[in-house]
Amino acid sequence: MKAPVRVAVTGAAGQISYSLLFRIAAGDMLGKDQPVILQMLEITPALGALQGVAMELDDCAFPLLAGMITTDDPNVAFKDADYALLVGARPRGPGMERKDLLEANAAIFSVQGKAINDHASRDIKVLVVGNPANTNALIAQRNAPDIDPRQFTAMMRLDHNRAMTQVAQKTGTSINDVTQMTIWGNHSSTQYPDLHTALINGEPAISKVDGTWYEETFIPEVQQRGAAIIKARGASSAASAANAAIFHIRDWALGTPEGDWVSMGVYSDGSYGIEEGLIYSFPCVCKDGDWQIVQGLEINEFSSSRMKATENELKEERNAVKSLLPA
Ligand code: NAX
Repeated sequence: MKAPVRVAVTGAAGQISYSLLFRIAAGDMLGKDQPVILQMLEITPALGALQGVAMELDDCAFPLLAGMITTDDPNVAFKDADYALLVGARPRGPGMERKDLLEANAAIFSVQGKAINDHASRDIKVLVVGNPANTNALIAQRNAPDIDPRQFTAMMRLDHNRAMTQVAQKTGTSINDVTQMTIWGNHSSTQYPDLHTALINGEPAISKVDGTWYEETFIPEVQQRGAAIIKARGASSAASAANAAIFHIRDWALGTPEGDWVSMGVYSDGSYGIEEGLIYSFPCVCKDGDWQIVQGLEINEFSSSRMKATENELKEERNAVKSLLPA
């Protein structure tokens, strides 16, 4: 059996974590031969509920669960962490403007970025789930100057998975027939799900659907799927979000299948003309615990304008918290 790795999870008493923690402990994320120590962070008022979650984890008798820490101190939660899933965030309250929300989260993610910088493993892999995920990831990254910015990512995998299912259902194929899906940009309603890159059984997906469905149904449905889940369920996506987080880290750590790629919010190196330093969703291939942006995809005018629009939103978000970012 391998030596255990340390996985920090924030917002650990929340609804996403209630699904996520149990799957990590079951080996769904890092493999059935990889023991894990869960380092769970919550705000002080939620520590009681977190204790209940820890009791349930105990009661599962997971063979791979090598230890647990529950805490309200980020310095403890991120100590020697090999992976960090930043799920906890401040939700939008009544009367809260977008800028207030960005600032409230900037306060949380700057503290967590610093704690990661000071205490985590130098090889840590960070996934930000809590919204606004891309800008929260940017804030955490900018507060961790001693860690390579490539180690901070934002979750786009739920959007990616949603897009795969929508096109498989529309074309009467299976999810296993769909490859090379791409979501560009921000995890928000400006995201651009791009069918031009996707394949169905090796053939261009765009040739299997009509243009009107693509533009007027597929794109808005993927963009608005989160709101549709809230309307139907009376609560935001939880199990599917946890599943996406598992898939994101699994593929980053263990690699993407040959010939395929995934969408990840990653540090832009200027690829496809996207401003360097933004955390923007690109198609990525993962190998040996590292990711690379897929290069050389053909971008038509339709795609280009949508990629720019979602980039502009990310710039606006970054500018709204600029005063809180270290130089
Ligand atoms: P919940 O409100 O159920 O849980 C959040 C938990 O975070 C709470 O228990 C809260 O006490 C805790 N928390 C708040 N501030 C904290 C801090 N500073 N340190 C540690 N813990 C803290 O929300 P849940 O449904 O679990 O969603 C969590 C986040 O995921 C939200 O921001 C949500 O918007 C975001 N999502 C992101 C998705 C994505 O694709 N990137 C999809 C699903 C989800 O909407």
